[in-house]
Amino acid sequence: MIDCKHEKLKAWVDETAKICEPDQVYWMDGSEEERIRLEKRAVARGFLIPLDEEKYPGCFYSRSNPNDVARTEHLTFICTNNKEDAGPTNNWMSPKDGYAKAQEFFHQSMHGRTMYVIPFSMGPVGSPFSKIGVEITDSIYVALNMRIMTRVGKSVLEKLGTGGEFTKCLHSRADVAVEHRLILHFPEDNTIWSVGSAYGGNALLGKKCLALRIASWQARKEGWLAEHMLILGIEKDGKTEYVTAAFPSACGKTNLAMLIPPEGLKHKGYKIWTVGDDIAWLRVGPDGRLWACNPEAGFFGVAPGTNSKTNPNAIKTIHKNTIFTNVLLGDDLTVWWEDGEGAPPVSGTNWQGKPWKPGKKDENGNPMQAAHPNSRFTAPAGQCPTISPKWEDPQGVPISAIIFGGRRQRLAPLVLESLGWDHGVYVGSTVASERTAAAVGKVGEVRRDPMAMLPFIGYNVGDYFAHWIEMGKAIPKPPKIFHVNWFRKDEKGKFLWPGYGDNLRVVEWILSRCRGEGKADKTPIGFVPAKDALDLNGLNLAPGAMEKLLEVKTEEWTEELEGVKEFYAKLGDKLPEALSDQFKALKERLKGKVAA
Ligand code: O2Y
Ligand code: MN
Repeated sequence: MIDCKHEKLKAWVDETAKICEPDQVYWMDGSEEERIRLEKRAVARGFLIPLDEEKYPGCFYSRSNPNDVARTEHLTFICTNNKEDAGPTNNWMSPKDGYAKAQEFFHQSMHGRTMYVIPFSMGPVGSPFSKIGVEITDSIYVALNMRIMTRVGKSVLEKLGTGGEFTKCLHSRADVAVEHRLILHFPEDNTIWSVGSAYGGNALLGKKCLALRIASWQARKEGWLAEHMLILGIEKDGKTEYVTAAFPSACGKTNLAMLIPPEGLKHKGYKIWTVGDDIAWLRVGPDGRLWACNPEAGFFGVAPGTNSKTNPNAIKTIHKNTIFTNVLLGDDLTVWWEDGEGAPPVSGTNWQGKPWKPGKKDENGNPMQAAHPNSRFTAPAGQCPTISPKWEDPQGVPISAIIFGGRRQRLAPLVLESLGWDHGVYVGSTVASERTAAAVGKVGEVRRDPMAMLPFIGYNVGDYFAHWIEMGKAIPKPPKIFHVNWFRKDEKGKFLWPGYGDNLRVVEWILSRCRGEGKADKTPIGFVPAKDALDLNGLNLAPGAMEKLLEVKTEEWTEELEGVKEFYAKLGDKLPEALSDQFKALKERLKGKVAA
């Protein structure tokens, strides 16, 4: 039995038990013995299915309710006393209404269930970057996933001591009905309430809810940044440089974080190190540089499309101790997904629990999906073959470049270097991308996704931009800011850039620019690589492809300004002057009135 000496925490647990009325309350200690016990219980109750022990040691299969397969942004709210503090990009509810509405759904929601109390740390326990949360949940699936994605148990409670600060994270799957689903953030109370979903970002409250929405609010108050960014180390000649990169959900962050150098660059002896694949917390270090830490301890990666061509390191990471959710379960107790590894099993059960065979059609005559497009693997980060020796360094890693990116078929060049911090913030604030399957909504639709944080900024987007501008003043040696687009297509709709490992060619140029090397041409929108500045050794691009990839079309960018204007107009007087100045300056440069 775990001993909690934190009276406020104990009182909150008691109070919650009175509302949810579980059969029993269990405090997680984080031990190995506990993991085995909980896995057995989850299997006995039908929440997990053990996979073939030889092929997938320590791995389990899980299926969520078919109505509960992605984050539900329309049911996600920021609950602040003042509506303006949530801003125009968030759904808002008053804290009073939020608590009252959700309390109805939490009432008696844990009858017949165990209430798990999970003390967890985002970031290595005791690091100056780290924050502590306690998640209360009635989902054993959530409890087991939290053990992989965060550091849980006794050591966290010890760190919390008798009166330490923590985020109160209350979760119940309740009846997993969309009508009873709410994901509520109360940043003024350091509290999250999530009910009616048991999937991913809606339910693993350390991830998007704490490490981005609540943390971004805290970061603004405390002078740091909580961002939707991977962290990557690039080692050459014994020296490692680090970059962070922000892309909208399911745009290949995990692939970039685990990149393998392409054949043509092998002779340069690069080693790539994965520090994080989704979230970065950034603080100014004693040396005046920006330092980053990955607050998570695992990967919750998209399965479809992951194979040993696209991401061999992910495939090696997930061969043991991994939970697979909403993929295909083979009758031979293996897992498979579209664009996955090797041949599919001869027969199995798909993500909806329906019998599946290769080539099987659904009721409309379309190929029956094996895995849901947003199906996931949850795997310990430490299992990644490229995991950085510094990934748990309490001081984090120093950042040379911040890279923003979006999925755009046209407009944005392969890579662009901003003209300075404020222009970089402008570039980040205007990121737009075609929507993917990671959230409910129309796939393919272009939406603005500032800093790839649109669904995750826990406060007013205008204040968030202002905070970025202020951070630029607070970092004596700021990283350079870039924008990349791996997804540009030709007139026939074919991708112009191969992506994956070849993205190192772009990162190589970015790092050379950070060192004051690397040749570039100045355009109205920023610097692009000079002809021949990217190392294309061993890459057979179609003739003219590189020119198309780097082309900056003034008319298209002028048209883009209209979209930016419309988006900025939503911010009203919260739009920082520095950004409206950047907008005006870009407009003038595009007119050719000032020298690019
Ligand atoms: O809740 C989900 O569907 C997963 S969302 C997710 C998971 C891992 C990393 N990023 C994301 C995201 O939506 O950005
Ligand atoms: Mn993400």
